[in-house]
Amino acid sequence: MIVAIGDWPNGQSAIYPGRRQQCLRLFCCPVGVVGSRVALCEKGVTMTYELYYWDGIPGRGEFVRLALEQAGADYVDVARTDGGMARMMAMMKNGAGNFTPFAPPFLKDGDLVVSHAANILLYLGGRLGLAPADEAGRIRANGLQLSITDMVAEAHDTHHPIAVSLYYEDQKAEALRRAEDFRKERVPKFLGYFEKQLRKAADGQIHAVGDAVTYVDLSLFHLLEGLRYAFPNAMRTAEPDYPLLVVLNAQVRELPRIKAYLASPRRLAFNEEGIFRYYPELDGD
Ligand SMILES: N[C@@H](CCC(=O)N[C@@H](CS)C(=O)NCC(=O)O)C(=O)O
Repeated sequence: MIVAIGDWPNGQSAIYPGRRQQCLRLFCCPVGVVGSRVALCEKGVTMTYELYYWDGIPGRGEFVRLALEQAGADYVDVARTDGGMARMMAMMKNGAGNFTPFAPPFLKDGDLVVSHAANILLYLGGRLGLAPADEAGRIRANGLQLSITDMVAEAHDTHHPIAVSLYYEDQKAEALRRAEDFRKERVPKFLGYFEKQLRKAADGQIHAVGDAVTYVDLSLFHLLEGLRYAFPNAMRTAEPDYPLLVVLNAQVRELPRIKAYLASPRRLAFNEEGIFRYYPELDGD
């Protein structure tokens, strides 16, 4: 049997606390292994993932960060390092190898640059043990992540309904209308959809896909956190309709690595520069 790293059963992720351990596990593995990652591992070399995302906000980078943190992966948050912002801008301007990302977040893994949060998670999911082992499960996970992407974009558009290039204050009247529709129509539609996807697995835990923690669970955690920050009143009223999402959120918060991450300086607080912004007037009565 030939198994690529990405094909490791999701349930084994607990024994992959980081990439070095992942390599060791592969050395011990009795089956053959293919893939460029393995070539690196066989040479005893480990690569550090480079995450590129704006400093100062959790933003869309947070969906990727949570996966890297939960896996205990070696990664560097490049824009938060000395000179990192300039490196990120240069990659968007001049390209990175044979690919130029349009916008952050993007991930560099060796020579490969992967852009878009959902695409990065699709790439990382199997490698980090945070996606189902089977293709059908992975495609379902990606579909859910793309719906999360859609909802995130709509949450952003509540404060920027007309133009990204304009200040919030310049589009406040439209923002009030957009936010009201978001709270009343879109939140129930999206969250109702996600609620229906959740199941109690054999381990007694709630999961979006399969029977173990995936990047979708982590992203749903962050989505709810963001909505709670931006729309505290509306979410207080809405949350009883989504009991499984609420339980999943609490479950993810208690995962030992996520718990440690949330308490660390690596975790950035929500603020009014990001996607999820708290403007009391957009939160309704
Ligand atoms: N579809 C992309 C969206 C990326 C995106 O919009 N990034 C924002 C920051 S969160 C950005 O810098 N956009 C620059 C622009 O749109 O000009 C994803 O989900 O990652």
